[in-house]
Amino acid sequence: MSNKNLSKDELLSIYRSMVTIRQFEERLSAESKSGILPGPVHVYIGQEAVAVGICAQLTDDDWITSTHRGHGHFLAKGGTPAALMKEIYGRETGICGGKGGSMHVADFSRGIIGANGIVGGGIALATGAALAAQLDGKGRCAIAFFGDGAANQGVMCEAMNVAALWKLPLILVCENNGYSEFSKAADVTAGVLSDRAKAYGVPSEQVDGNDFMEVWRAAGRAVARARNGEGPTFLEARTYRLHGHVESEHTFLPKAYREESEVEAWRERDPIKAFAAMLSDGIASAQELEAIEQEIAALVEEAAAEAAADPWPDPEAAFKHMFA
Ligand SMILES: Cc1ncc(C[n+]2csc(CCOP(=O)(O)OP(=O)(O)O)c2C)c(N)n1
Ligand SMILES: [Mg+2]
Repeated sequence: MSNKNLSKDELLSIYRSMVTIRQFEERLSAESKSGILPGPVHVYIGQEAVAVGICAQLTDDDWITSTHRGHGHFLAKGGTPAALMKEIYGRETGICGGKGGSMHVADFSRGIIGANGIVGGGIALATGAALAAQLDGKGRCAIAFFGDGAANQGVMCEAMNVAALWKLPLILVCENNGYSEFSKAADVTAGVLSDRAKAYGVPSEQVDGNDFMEVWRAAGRAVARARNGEGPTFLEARTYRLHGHVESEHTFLPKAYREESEVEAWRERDPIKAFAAMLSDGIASAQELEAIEQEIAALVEEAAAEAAADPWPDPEAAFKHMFA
């Protein structure tokens, strides 16, 4: 990795962002497994360089949509850990009043127009946002984060077709982590995902999703194209989820669906460790990195303590926001 074009402050802020996602989700994982946190929790651990690499090229005016594995996207786009933690705990003080939960977080003030429990659902929403961006002419762009499994939904083809035809400022970020729930991509996905864009004349790139700099540079090219009115881009980020599909899977799966040696090999390629190694090569001291980790640990602790103490929503709130 080379760090050309980013200042030390920017690089440390990127480190802070990736470490925030990691520590936040390690906390969630522990609370989910201990039964404190009800409901399914899908963590993003291992994929942090994708969300942070893309969002580091965006502003609050750009829009993102995300997935059931969406905490990383929310935090990378500037959503606050406390607002997210409270939402996942289902509290009234959560960013969506406790009614969205882990899979349906949104923060319109930061262009986070929604995570989505419907696999592929965010692709259509981002395409609509890209059309809105084109119509208001302010140079905004819209990003759809989705998985390799979602790439097999028909909506991806519909989105690429219309985005290519109308030159929409849309960036399709496919996070290919090799699995769709418990199915290997090799068993359910034909061909090379980034090649599918060629059929629509949409420029595409395959990047190492565990290499922040590589993702960041490709995102820079895609965002420039979108802002210049040159239309959509498809980015396939090759990555891996180090945890299971869902934190509770050990309670219902009869047997393992992936080799421990495979997980271990990817753990060696941990995107945060790789980024820290780059920083340690003459940019930041071990003490500086450790100070950031401690600062984040305190932030996560505070968010969790506040979330646990905050009130549940009033039952009447269930009937609010039903109609516009
Ligand atoms: C339309 C739809 N079909 C099926 C599901 C069940 N489901 C939830 S996550 C998932 C796998 C998604 O895989 P991928 O898109 O690769 O995302 P990843 O979990 O790997 O991040 C499936 C099939 C769903 N939520 N929505
Ligand atoms: Mg996947």
